[in-house]
Amino acid sequence: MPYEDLREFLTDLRERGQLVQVDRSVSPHLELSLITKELNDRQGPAVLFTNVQGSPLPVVTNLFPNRERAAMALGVGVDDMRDRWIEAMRAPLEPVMVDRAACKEVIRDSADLTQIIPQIVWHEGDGGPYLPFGLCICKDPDTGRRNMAIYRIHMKGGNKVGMKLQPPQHGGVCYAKAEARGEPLQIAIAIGGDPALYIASQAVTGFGVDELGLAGRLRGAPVELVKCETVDLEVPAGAEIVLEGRVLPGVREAEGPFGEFQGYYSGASMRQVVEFTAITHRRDPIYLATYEGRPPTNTHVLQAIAREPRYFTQIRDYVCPTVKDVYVTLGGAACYHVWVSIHQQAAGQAKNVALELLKSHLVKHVIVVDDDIDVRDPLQMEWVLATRVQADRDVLILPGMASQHLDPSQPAHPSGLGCKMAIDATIPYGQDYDKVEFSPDLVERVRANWGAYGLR
Ligand SMILES: Cc1cc2nc3c(=O)[nH]c(=O)nc-3n(C[C@H](O)[C@H](O)[C@H](O)COP(=O)(O)O)c2cc1C
Ligand SMILES: [Mn+2]
Repeated sequence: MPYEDLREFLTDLRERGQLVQVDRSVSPHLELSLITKELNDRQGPAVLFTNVQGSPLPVVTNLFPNRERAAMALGVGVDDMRDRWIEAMRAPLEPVMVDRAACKEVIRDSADLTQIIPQIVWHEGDGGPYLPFGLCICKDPDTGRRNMAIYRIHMKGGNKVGMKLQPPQHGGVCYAKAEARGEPLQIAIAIGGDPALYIASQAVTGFGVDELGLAGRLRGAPVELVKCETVDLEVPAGAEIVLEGRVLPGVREAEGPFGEFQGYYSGASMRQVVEFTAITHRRDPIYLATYEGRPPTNTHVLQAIAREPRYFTQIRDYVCPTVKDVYVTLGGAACYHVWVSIHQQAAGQAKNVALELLKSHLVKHVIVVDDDIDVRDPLQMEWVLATRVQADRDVLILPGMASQHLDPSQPAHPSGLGCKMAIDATIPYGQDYDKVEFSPDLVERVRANWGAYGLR
């Protein structure tokens, strides 16, 4: 059964010993952030802060410290997550509309964020308090197709915030279309709700695909939506809090700096401004937030599990039907590094596989290995880099490619122009290396006898 909302998930986490409660008074200025980061680094429990200074609401963080927790949110095993995602991309399940919704229990008379949203500062160099974990819903002004993604929000006091809405990010595309007409872009920010919504929000899809449909198939039941009060949008009925507003056309103000997902600060820039027009919430809302910054974080877990199925199908359908596994690493910020294992069918195929991935501006380094190697095991990866690679033959260097612009090592950072690399760490097609290993029969027999040897 899918989770109805955040609360059901929290109850389940608590029963499994995976939710801790901190009742001691905690500062929203860096202290809550650092506790969250420590728990994240330890792959520890989710945490409910009941006493955040100056905050009227309890705060929950560290929902997704690892793949296991994300799999639990979808009710699948870790190894089944990829197939669930592939199914969701193949056959989204449309949301359904409802009239009554928990997220409307309270309709506030003021859209002043500071009265309700905890003003949490996450990093010492940030330009102010940030709202990091809101599901931003908007529509393509041309087609009316919905989009849902997470874009960070710089809270600037009152009902005004800064956002970074930049194509090819879909919110940025929608905004550019609205602004070209001289119109504001209507948006709604839903906080909390079924954790599957957060997983779906990180989908790698073409423009025009509604992530709420993906969420439906991921969770195994359509998402229930309710109409907003002041904008022509629909939001998840089970959300804890909903902010409604407009991104203003032709207006830019300083946003940032912010400690980014790749582990470095991005500076302040002139970016979009949102004015909120309404806030609705549950009677006793819980504020869901997350630590962002140097990997690995919850953000990277959500992104890695969303990107792997997309890359897997891309390789399987266009380059190598015998691809075995695709691993988006957390250390690579769930973006720059992809390790792939394949069963080769032709000479040079590994390099084509790498190029299929490197065409994404996000992917910087790809390593392709044979299918006897577990790409999720760093020791095995090092072994093949050491023993199956001749750099002059196997390394492709691709300078001057459109790249993820927050990579600080780019020569003209932040130009977005960067150098990419593919490493073909497969054994050349048609050759074999004389590997030292025991025959599978023998391994099986010895393992079956383990207890009989008196070993544990
Ligand atoms: C906690 C969190 C914060 C994020 N903040 C941003 C952000 O500020 N800007 C951005 O472009 N993407 C951000 N992302 C990544 C996007 O949500 C993600 O790439 C999404 O799939 C984009 O969807 P879209 O293609 O519909 O724009 C964030 C992701 C997470 C998990
Ligand atoms: Mn999208």
